[in-house]
Parts: sequence; structure tokens; C-alpha cells
Amino acid sequence: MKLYYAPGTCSLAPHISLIEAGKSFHIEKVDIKTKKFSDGGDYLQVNPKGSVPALVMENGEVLTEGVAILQYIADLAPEKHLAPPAGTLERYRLQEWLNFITTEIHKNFSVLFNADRYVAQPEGNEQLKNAIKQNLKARFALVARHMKEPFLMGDHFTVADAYLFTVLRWTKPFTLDLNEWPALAAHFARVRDRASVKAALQAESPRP
Ligand SMILES: N[C@@H](CCC(=O)N[C@@H](CS)C(=O)NCC(=O)O)C(=O)O
Repeated sequence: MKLYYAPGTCSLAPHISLIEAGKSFHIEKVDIKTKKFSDGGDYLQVNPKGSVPALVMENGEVLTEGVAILQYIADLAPEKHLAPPAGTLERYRLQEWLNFITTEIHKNFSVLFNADRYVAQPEGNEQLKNAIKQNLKARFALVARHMKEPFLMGDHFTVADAYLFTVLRWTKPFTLDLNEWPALAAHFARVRDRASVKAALQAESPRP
């Protein structure tokens, strides 16, 4: 398998999940601004959407959309409990979380990262950023209230934990302090300490 990624972006979640699943895979870096690989190749030929992640699956086909990719990876290694079995109520609970993270947290951050695309004037830009931060804070409070210990859904680390960790990393550049929600800060620290997370971050960090 091959994961197309950009360092620190949402592709970190499938990266962590592939390591957790214990599957063999390669990674290839994409410049998400130019849609090129480092050798100048055209990423749009792989994923016409231009976004990461994209995964070349075991059958050679390309799968896009993080939430689909995460569940595909989890289902490759059912013994790792990265997702509850398909068709169970618990699986719908996982999908409920994944959809919440992608639409309510990830996409609010996408607006923060790209605020100057939406508003040209600096004052408007600050207003937009503040409004989005308020949105995010409300969503963080909700996740914190529903967090089961030690992981989002209880005893097992799932792909939703990998995704939640990935989006919570983005709080730092926007000075959102996770300590406002102790359950989130504890979850973040717990996930950050996993060997899979350290390995994925190391593999994504620029080499000298
Ligand atoms: N709908 C896609 C969106 C993924 C996404 O937002 N990826 C960002 C990085 S976190 C990206 O590639 N942005 C560049 C672009 O879309 O052109 C998914 O959920 O996988």
C-alpha cells in the first residue's frame, strides 16, 4: 500500500493507523499547494481532488477521503480493534465520531488555516478567526464531555483517536489551550506517547 501525505496534515491519522494496523506500506509526500511530488510528478493524476490523504489499497485502486481510508485500514486488521466490526451499533458510533471530527472540527480548522482566502481585510480576517475559534471551543467542550477513558470510545484505541489527535495538534498555532478541557489534554498526551504516533511524526519530519 502507499499513503500520499503532507506533513502534519490530516493524512497523519491514516499514517498512525497504518502503523497501528501493523501493515506494510510506503509513504509519498505531496506538496498540497502545487499538487506536485518532489520529483515534479503530478498528484492530480492520483487524486483529482488534490487533497491528502489518498491511499493505494492492497488491490491497487486509489481510495480518497480520510474517513473512508481510516475504516479501510481498521478493517484490514480486525484483531487490532481499530474499529468495531462493521454492522454493529458500535461501528455506527465510530462513524458518528469520525463524521463529527471531519465536518465539525477538521473543516473549521481548514477555514482558520485559509482565513485570508475568505476575507481580504485584516480586521475581517481577525473577526472570522475569532468566530471559528468559538465554534471550535464549543466542539471541544462537547468531545471532552463525551470522552470515555482512556480513549474516545473506551478501552480500545481506534482510528477516531488517531484523527482526534491529528486535529488537536492544530490548536497550537492558533493559541487554543487544550488545558481548558482536561479530558482532551489528557487524551492528547496519552495518544502522543504511543509508539505509532512517534514513528509517524518522525517519518513525516523533514530529514537533514
Ligand atoms: N475531504 C477530504 C479533505 C482532506 C483535506 O482537507 N486535506 C487537506 C490537508 S488536511 C488538503 O489536502 N488540503 C489541500 C487541498 O485540499 O487542496 C478528506 O476528508 O479526506
